[in-house]
Amino acid sequence: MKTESKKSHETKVETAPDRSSGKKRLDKVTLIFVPLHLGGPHRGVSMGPAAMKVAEVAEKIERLGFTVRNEVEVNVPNSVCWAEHGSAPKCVPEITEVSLKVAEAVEEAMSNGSIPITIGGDHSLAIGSIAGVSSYYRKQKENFGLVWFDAHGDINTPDTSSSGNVHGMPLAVSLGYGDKRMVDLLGFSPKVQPNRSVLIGIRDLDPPEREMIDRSGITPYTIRDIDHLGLSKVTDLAVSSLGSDIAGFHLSFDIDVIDPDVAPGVSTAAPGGLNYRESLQALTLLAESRMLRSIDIVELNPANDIRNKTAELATDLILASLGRRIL
Ligand SMILES: [Mn+2]
Repeated sequence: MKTESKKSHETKVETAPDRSSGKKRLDKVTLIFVPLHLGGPHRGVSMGPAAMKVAEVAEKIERLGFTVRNEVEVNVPNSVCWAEHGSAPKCVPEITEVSLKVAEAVEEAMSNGSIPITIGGDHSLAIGSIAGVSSYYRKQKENFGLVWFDAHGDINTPDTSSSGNVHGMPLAVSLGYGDKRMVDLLGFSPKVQPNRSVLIGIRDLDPPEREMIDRSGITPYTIRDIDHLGLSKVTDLAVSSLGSDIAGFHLSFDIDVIDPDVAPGVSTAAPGGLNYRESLQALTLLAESRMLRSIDIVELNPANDIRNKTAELATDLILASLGRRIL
């Protein structure tokens, strides 16, 4: 016998405002695999897409009821520019070339009514994905927001970076700061407005990045804010602070925002990160806002992983952001 459904102990849960009224739920996904390692000195990050396939990311998304309409493999030059010494930005021509391909794939997916999920690879790929999202909304004459989860600021410029690693610069580039070749990708800049951008989970900043966050005008939520308010509250505040004039938002999720005990398979682990449950809950809340339109999941480094558990977690994070429910 089937049990009656259990409405009696339902509690009222505060969620982010639903501004999606009238919008059709998207049921198609495009997976864009970008084995990009040129943004930093961690070559293992190029194995991220392979590990996500081992974790059966496409199959699990389909089991959730989505059609995976396309799997795009972006070709990455096999350069060793990332190993050069000095503080000049490294591999810029190569990363720009990859960014263009990523931007095209992301925009094409969105134009076809599908949700692009770009799987890295290091975080410099967000230069391309956000350019693609921005180009899409620009043609629609609509605004969009940016929700960026990261342990780090990723808001360095060639002037502030001591390493020259471009994976520490993609947020700055998207806001219009940094190397012109990347900033001017697709011929316009900035890609996203600071008053529609939030950065969540930061706990390991280079000193000049503090100034950049302040100067740029984005809304930061540090790990201290999360300890104080809880990640659910912070996520709701973050979605609200994107503004009421957006048609959707892009999620750029760096797996290193999660605690290394839970997610060891990253390039630049920072202790004191998000736990398993609160991470899934945050992405569930983003899904429930019905405004999440495009996703990056980056910095998975299988060379540092244990039995592929970080790739499994990354897959669960994607499923949560697509609205997987418990009941
Ligand atoms: Mn990052």
